[in-house]
Amino acid sequence: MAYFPKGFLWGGATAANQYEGAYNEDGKGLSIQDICPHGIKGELTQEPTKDNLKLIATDFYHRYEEDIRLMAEMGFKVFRMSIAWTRIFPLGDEETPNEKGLAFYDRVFDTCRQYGIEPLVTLSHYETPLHLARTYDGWRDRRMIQFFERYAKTVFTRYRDKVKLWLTFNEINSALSCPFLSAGVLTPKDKLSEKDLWQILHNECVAGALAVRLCHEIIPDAKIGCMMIETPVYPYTCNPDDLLALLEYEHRTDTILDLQAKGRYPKHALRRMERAGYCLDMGEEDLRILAENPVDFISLSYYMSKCLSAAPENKGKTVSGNVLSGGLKNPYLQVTEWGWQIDPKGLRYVLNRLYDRYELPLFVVENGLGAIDQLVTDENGEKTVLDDYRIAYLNEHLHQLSQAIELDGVDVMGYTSWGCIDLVSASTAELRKRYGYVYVDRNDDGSGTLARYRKKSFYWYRDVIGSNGEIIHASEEV
Ligand code: BGP
Repeated sequence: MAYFPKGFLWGGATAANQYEGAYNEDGKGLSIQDICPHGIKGELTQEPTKDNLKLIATDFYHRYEEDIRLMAEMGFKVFRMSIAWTRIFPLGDEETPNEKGLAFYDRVFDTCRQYGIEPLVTLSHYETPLHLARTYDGWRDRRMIQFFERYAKTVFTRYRDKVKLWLTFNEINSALSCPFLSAGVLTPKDKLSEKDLWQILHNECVAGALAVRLCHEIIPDAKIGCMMIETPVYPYTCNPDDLLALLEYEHRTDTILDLQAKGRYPKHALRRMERAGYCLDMGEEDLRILAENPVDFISLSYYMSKCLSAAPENKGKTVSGNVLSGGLKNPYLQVTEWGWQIDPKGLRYVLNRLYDRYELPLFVVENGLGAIDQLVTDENGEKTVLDDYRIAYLNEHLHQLSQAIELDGVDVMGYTSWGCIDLVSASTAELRKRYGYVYVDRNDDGSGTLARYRKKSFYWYRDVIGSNGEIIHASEEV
């Protein structure tokens, strides 16, 4: 039996570009995802092409009522979703928003409220407007700050009575490794300097702090958090050089979180820039804006851990199949079909580490198992998926999360598992990599009816929420 506090926010998470489809309906502009059909390692296209599954995705745009009803059936308290910036400002730098885009999210939030589900809304989830990417090279240009501010102000004002939980940038720290996906930067990563990368992060963090300020001004009873991809790192061996490699890695991530949660650059970051001989381009007010507007809480995605080695022969090595994250194989851990190392205890560790450092409430807003599901017909003639592997994965992670709360005293606000209804994957842009409690009939070749089917995990998660997590247990307790 596990412990979760009263009022714990149970739910699921999605992102507009992977879920909504309707990529050019009702005045929506193109985002970088519309020309990125094959994920982070694939080639970009000039125009949207038919093989891009995200153009239709799993059609939340037309099926939101059915989907929110399914979420309500599972007992969701909260639904994490993102607003597509290009539905509100199709180009990104214009002054007047697109009313039809705003009206769509009114309908979605009203439906959530009708079912007693609190929306948790990400302002920017991997879908910079394409025009901003092409004209400004995305977040390399500090003019992005004012465009983002206008967008944030527009949606805070419009939805002030409907949305009380907000997130700024999805996995903001991924801009260091994937500047295109994360920050809309079209210049290839190998052409970007260290300064360029930190400039991108600086611009985004200042924009994030301005969003925090606006949110507090416009919706005083709202809470707004940042969102980090958290991947705990182990030294590959007990060689002290591996420990120093880990320290270097953690310093980089800590810098990004310090900017958002403490509102300042840590000393090691300032020293690193000094040693490298560059200064970031900053506006006069930037440091004050950062200092005055730290986030209310820290949210994170958690999927895997990795091992780091300082040895030159290990440089660039990664676990087979993992296109997202470098790092060597941990002999103590299993991997998913996509080479992601399954490490539930790593979740307890990162929650502790974050809470020790920042003492802010935490929110796990992504976690889950991407797997190939088999649709079968059960004894009642209903189509379903017998996804015991997913239940086992989620149970283990939730058990470790409850240990962090119960044994270590970490303050965790809630848990939204990733891709609660099947959607297109981010890193490889596939549909066969599924995370959901609900199966959506759509395949990698684009075929399928888009019909929804409840998986075995659907009923399991309903019972988890219904018992406020009491049915979660350590695997040895089975
Ligand atoms: C995170 C992203 C999500 C999501 C998830 C799973 O990095 O925030 O958008 O998709 O990872 O990754 P994938 O879809 O590649 O399996």
